[in-house]
Amino acid sequence: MADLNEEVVLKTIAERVKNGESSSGVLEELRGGMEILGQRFADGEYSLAELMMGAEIFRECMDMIEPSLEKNGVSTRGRVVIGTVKGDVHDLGKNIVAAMLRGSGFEVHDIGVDKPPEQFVEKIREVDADIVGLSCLLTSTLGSMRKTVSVIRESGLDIKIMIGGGVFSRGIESTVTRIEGADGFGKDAVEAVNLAKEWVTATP
Ligand code: B12
Repeated sequence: MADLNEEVVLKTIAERVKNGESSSGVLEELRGGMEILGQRFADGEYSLAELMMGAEIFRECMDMIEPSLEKNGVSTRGRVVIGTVKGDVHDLGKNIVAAMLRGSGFEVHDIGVDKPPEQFVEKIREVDADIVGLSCLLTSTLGSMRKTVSVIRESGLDIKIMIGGGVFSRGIESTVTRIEGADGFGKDAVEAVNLAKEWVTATP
């Protein structure tokens, strides 16, 4: 993955999916490859074009993996609104979280990337969501994440706020307590699903 060898990556993933390997295991390995890719970009070894190519390969892999994630669907457990905060266009991680939540029986409304706080609030109201998930990959958009959480809180909605994304997983912002008003943090899609299940079960 990190060497951007598209042909080899796609062939390997296709075989592993065909062999019925665990989707989340394969995804975590791909994510590891993206970490290395990001590091090479940070070190000046890769250009933005190479970063984009990595994202494209990842997306193609997701297209193969997603159908097996969706298989375990049960009846609707709860409604989730998810999106990437204003100023940030990274969406690969958010898409995985959305797919895994869907696969676990949640009704997911993905509002996309670069979304201002007001659009989260609007969608939460429209679909009467139980949970909102905010994704953030850039250190520079952490302020945007904080603002989104505070606008949602100020709107008076009865909603659980889940935050995540590379900016947290990379350890830059390791604890949820630094984002006042958020209810929980998921380091990856599995944690996101566990948190969501916990919250809906706890709802009287
Ligand atoms: C792919 C990529 C891109 C692609 C994004 C394509 C896309 N459609 O998403 C492109 C090329 C567009 C891009 C652009 C940029 N990028 Co970029 N990018 C990456 C890279 C290599 C991988 C990110 C990724 O998709 N990882 C794979 C996914 C699966 O992992 P994930 O996002 O972490 O998601 C998992 C968890 O975090 C969690 N999660 C995610 N969202 C959520 C939400 C909730 C609610 C929960 C609970 C959990 C959760 O679950 C996911 C699954 O396990 C990272 C490197 C890295 N180490 O992260 C850099 C990186 C994030 N980018 C970086 C930078 C600097 C940029 C640019 C500013 C570059 C530029 N000069 O223009 C722009 C910014 C554009 C913008 N305004 O957003 C830096 C950020 C540094 C920093 N400290 O802020 C990084 C770290 C690279 C680096 N080391 O320098 N990028």
